[in-house]
Amino acid sequence: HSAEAQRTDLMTITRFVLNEQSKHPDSRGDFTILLSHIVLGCKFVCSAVSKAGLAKLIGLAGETNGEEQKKLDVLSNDVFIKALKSSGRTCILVSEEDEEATIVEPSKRGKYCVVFDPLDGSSNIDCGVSIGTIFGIYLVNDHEPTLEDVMQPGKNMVAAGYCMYGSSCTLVLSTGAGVNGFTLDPSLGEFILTHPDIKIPKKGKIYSVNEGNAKNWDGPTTKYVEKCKFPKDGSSPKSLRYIGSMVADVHRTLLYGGIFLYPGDKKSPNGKLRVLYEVFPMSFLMEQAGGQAFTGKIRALDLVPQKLHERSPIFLGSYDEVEEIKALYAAEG
Ligand code: AHM
Ligand code: MG
Repeated sequence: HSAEAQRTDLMTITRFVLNEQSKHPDSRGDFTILLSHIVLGCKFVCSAVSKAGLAKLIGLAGETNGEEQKKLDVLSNDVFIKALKSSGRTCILVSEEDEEATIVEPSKRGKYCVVFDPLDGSSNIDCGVSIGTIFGIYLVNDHEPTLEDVMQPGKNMVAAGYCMYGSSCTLVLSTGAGVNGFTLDPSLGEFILTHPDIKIPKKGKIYSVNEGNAKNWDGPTTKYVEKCKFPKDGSSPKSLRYIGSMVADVHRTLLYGGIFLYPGDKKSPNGKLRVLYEVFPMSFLMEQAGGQAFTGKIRALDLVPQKLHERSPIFLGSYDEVEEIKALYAAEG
């Protein structure tokens, strides 16, 4: 009976967001329209990524690996920029691919700012490992848009999400009232709600980090990872999982629990990941799912970015694991 109901009563992402937005009395559907343009971008990239291997085999794309890789990044960026502009609902766009922010021309302007990484995990493209798109959304209130509108702490975002191009195409979204996951049904071309109200387990048995950087780590990171491997309290050692695609590593962390860290180190004091379109959206989702996100100094969503492409160390995941990291940094003083 209920299986039947599931098949005939499809909760698409559009229907879901319309329901959510209708709870706001002054909602005019702008957010739903913006989201449908982001969804279009994700579907396009999903299709392009799944054809990339084939294109290489039959020589559709560039000549060299480097060139081909770049093409998929650039193509994804072009698609998102055009889709977002044409939504008529955006005013400023910040992409990892573009040095400068894009200020949308007045005739196409709306009230949202979108920060995004159109295709993250580029080192994984050529071998067919999961990659993704990450996005965060700010709201601007009735004034000429300026860069100040996006140089805001992550806690001011009104929505954040990512799309993972993996064994299936999964879009995870939060509009500030929990986290929900949708899976693309290729036969329908629609994202269907498959992971309602995602909560991250309070503790986790997995840590995720590029351990090749261990030589340059600081004390707290070194101590934490040592504890994962050689626990002294009688608990079992944790498992290590590291894909090297933030979207995939964070997605697993969200569903299974554990911690994902890209710490600062002696060579890169601010780590690698970018504040606006990597650290903030993922931190927003983690908090909305009941986890935490910490920079080694403060709550990640309290950071105030000073530069568009600024980086920050990040520790995010299960509540208890991030508590441990916080205690180690506090002890160091
Ligand atoms: P990219 O924007 O060049 O793709 O780099 C970002 C990626 C993240 O997806 C991932 O978490 C990280 O780089 C992995 O870095 P490393 O290879 O140093 O472990
Ligand atoms: Mg990136």
